[in-house]
Amino acid sequence: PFLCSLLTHDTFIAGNCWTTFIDDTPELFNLMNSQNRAQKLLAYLGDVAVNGSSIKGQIGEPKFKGEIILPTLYDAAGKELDVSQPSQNGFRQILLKDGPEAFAKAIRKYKGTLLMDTTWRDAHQSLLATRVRTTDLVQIAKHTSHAYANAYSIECWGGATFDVAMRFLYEDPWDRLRKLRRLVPNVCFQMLLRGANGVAYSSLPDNAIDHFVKQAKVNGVDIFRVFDALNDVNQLEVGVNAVKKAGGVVEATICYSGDMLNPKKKYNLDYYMNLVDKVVKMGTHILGIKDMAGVLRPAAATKLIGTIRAKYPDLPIHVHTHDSAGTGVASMVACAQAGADAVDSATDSLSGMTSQPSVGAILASLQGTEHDPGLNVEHVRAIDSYWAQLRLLYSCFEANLTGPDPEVYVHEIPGGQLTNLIFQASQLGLGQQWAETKKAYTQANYLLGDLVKVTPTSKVVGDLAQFMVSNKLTPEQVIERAETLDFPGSVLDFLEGLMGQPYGGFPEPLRTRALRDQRKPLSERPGKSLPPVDLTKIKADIEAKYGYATECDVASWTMYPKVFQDYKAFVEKYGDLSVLPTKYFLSKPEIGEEFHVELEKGKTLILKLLAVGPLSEQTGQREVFFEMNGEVRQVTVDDNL
Ligand code: 3PY
Ligand code: ZN
Repeated sequence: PFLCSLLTHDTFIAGNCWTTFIDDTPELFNLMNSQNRAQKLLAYLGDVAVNGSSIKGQIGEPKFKGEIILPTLYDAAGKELDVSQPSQNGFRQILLKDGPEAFAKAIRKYKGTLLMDTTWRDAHQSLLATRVRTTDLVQIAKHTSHAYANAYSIECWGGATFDVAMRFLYEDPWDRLRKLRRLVPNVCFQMLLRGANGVAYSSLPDNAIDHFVKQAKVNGVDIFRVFDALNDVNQLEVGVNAVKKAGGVVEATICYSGDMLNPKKKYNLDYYMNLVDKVVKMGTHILGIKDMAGVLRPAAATKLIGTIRAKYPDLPIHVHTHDSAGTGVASMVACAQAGADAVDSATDSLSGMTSQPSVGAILASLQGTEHDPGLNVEHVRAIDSYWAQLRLLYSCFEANLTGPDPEVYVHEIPGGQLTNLIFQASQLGLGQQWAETKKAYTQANYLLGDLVKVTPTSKVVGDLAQFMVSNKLTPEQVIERAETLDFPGSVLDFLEGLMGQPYGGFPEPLRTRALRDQRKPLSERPGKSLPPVDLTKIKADIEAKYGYATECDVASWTMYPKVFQDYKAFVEKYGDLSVLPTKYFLSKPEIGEEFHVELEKGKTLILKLLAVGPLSEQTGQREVFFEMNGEVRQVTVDDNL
């Protein structure tokens, strides 16, 4: 059946490139081992039945394990909308027909302020430890293509989703992108690219970034929000050039930090306008403003966006924020009124606090005004009824946030990191610990020279803060004892210059003392001295190890060699679990409960857990019994409890 499906497949007949074909149609290759896959799936289910889920970061069981109800959308006449096929209308049609410049012009010309929906990337990255799985995005994808047809874009890829997919969800991030792309042909897909760091935590050779971005474009990303965590334009340019070469929409982005209306702070309006000038010169289709901590208050937003708009009347502006202090809606409304073309929001059930402001609240604020985003409010609400259920399904990854944190104006911790740090402190059960961490974060930031803080520099500041708390160090002691302290690796990487050059220079004498004679400080961007990655060799290595290698595999290996190999080892043991409904990925079924897993089109397994056998004293194992398509199957599982 494998050869038969292969030989009759359109792409194969059309004689398209073999590697792209493998990347695009991995399901055909799955046919090779569907028996094997079923057995591996049982091994995973058996393990969960005996030992519980081992997904990192999971605390307890999902709060909601019922059937997930998909929404119904209605047209203006009250007739049920056919969502069996995705919508074909949207700004992506302009992009596909006339290219990035025409797309940017259409965005600028649009009368209202458009929305980017962040639910599929930043919202769950910020609230649920990036744990939302492909299957749950796929279920709602066609509905979303209708409800968000008039959106600027859907952010669905990049940032932390890339490594978390492999590291903790045992999924291939490329597979996610391709699946979603097929289901949403009309709305632009957007990814977050960390400039010369790609989707990693420090700089890679330039050719690795070029290669990665090319695969991202080919597999479905349209718009690339490219930023550099230090606003180092030389680092930013690496990402921007990669997107240009790949033919994507460039959204070169400047990161907003501090408070530009406070004359005592480092980053003022001149600083930002100077950066905007450089980004415009570099050549960008859209200008991104990234307020990763949610510290761009409404008055500053009005001033910043208003000044850019006045100087560059034709430049489309897209603003990103987090709602950490609770001012996100007010700030995005201020941006719309000051001339932004697009702003970010998340579905209501995954919005607020460290996530993006609520789409419902922004629509309520702008609907009927000249800045109306042009989305159907009922449809947007219907989509949210799905996410309300999903939030409870993923409740075991909640960070237990209790409310907005207006102290963000002091510590300036980015949304995603804030959730992580609160969670870590709450795990230790120490309210005091959290207060100390926030204080140390502020101190660490100033020790490092008051940085623009976002991945990866936010991790540098966070690591130094935790180091100070656990070693009970004051800022003065850090400087005095820098020659003997065993600093976290990220701090040394930053001080060496592996993340680029900070505005205002590196902190001295801390830098020289901390690097000692062991690391040579860089004064230029790392990519200038890093030798290119040997992509041909990586491909050959992957082929030798796993039998075949796609360009996407090469890109995954290049970004995260160890994570990729661990992921492959997991799949070798348990198969591709992305098809398993989340409820059974995270927790065991009830005895006798019937459930279905569609391994691939036309191949559905009907499963039941029948019994978990007694513990064998000799082997430390248990037999687990399932019914699979009417037959009893048995797996032997190590009992680790
Ligand atoms: C990331 O780099 O993952 C971010 O979300 C930064 O805001
Ligand atoms: Zn963000």
